Amino acid sequence: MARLVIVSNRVPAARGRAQLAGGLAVALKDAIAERETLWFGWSGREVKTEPAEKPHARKIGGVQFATIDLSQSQYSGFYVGFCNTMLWPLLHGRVGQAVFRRDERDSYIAVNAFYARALKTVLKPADTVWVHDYQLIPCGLALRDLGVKNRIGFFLHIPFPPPFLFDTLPQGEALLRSFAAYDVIGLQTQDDADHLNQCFVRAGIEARAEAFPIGIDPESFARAAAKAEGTEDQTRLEESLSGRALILGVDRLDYTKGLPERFRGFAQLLRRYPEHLGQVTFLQIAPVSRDDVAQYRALKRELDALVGRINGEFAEFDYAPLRYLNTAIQRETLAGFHRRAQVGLVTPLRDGMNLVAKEYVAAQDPERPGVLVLSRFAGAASAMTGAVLVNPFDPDEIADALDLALRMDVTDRKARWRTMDAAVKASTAAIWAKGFLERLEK
Ligand code: ADQ
Repeated sequence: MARLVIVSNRVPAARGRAQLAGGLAVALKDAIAERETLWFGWSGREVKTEPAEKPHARKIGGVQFATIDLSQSQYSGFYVGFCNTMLWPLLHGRVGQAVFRRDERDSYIAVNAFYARALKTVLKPADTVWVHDYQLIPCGLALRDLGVKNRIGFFLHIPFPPPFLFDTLPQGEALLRSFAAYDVIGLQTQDDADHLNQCFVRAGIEARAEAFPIGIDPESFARAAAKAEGTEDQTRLEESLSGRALILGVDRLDYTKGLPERFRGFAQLLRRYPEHLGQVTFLQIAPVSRDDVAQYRALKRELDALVGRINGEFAEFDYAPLRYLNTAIQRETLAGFHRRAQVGLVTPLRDGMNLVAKEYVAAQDPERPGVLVLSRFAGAASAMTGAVLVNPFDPDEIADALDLALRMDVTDRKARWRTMDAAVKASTAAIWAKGFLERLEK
């Protein structure tokens, strides 16, 4: 079997971590276990001088890593700038939040060419190369320009917008053309693939995107959730709830996740259905991400104020309806929290897939499962027919869905959960990776 070369901006071995952690590492676990793997990407370090083109090598858990540093100006132009202030909002359809700067676009192209040159120094002719996500769209073309003939695949983890929104990207056609360097182009959903294909057709580009929906490892998440019962954290949570129902939200602090709308939706529940007042607690776990981007700092300020207003309006001296944390929580603990929650509240304004929705389903107790309230704009929504689907832009619709979920009887909950559990098990991370690689190596 050919060696697998994974290329992603963040690598799980960055910044001296000794273990394979991070979403992509979990998703690629099986693929990595069964073949020789080299993982290439950014070291997580910013350096003051021009970074070296020769990658740092290290081996962790059977995987060979090759990482390169970025200069401070590359980091701010490429990563903070074009990736996270232009492409991230644009591809999520949030054109109003996107800021285009030509120098940052040029930095994006230049850094991708730099990645390609550094990667080429460690690449062997028979390697299968799999490039990940929006930071690295032009990397394949940059490799081809250096004469690389290997099989190269690309997977976009985030959505792709319809042509009329993509068109707002200045000189966007050049970015579209760079997709054509890949042998396989994967997107999360058929809608996303259709959007990109429409862009290809209009520009006369011969390339074809296909859907490869990503998933989780449901068995291991379910095991972690069951094992959490009786642990100290789980007991502390249980005692603090004093028998109240729990609504749980788990997201990176990101404006695509619909957090202000979700908080307003919860407030509307308490306002319009006062019978839930004092009977329900909403726990939102939202670790800060990308706080070097202005829009993310503004979102944090907005949420800080909103949480204060909602608790100020509805709290009693012995009860705060909304608990809000900016820290990351261990996967095992999180699994247990999901299992305890009567409602999993997942309301992104737009999301490639959304793995939290799948994790909530996997964590449930089959005998008394909770209800998933899910945005119709998450990639996960198309397969989750058992969820209560909402338009996340409408706090009243969220409130109605929460009321429905909190009142739902166990027969109904079981029936809905079974269809979702089957969907999560039918589309796992392992199936995703295998399907993509088989297609790429065919
Ligand atoms: P994300 O935008 O990060 O991923 P998501 O798919 O929900 O969103 O994955 C987040 C992961 O981080 C989950 O495994 C979750 O458990 C974990 N996580 C989130 N908050 C956490 C917390 N407070 N503590 C600990 N862990 C936490 C991007 C795209 C998605 C796409 C994935 C995978 O934006 O649309 O589904 O990649 O392709």
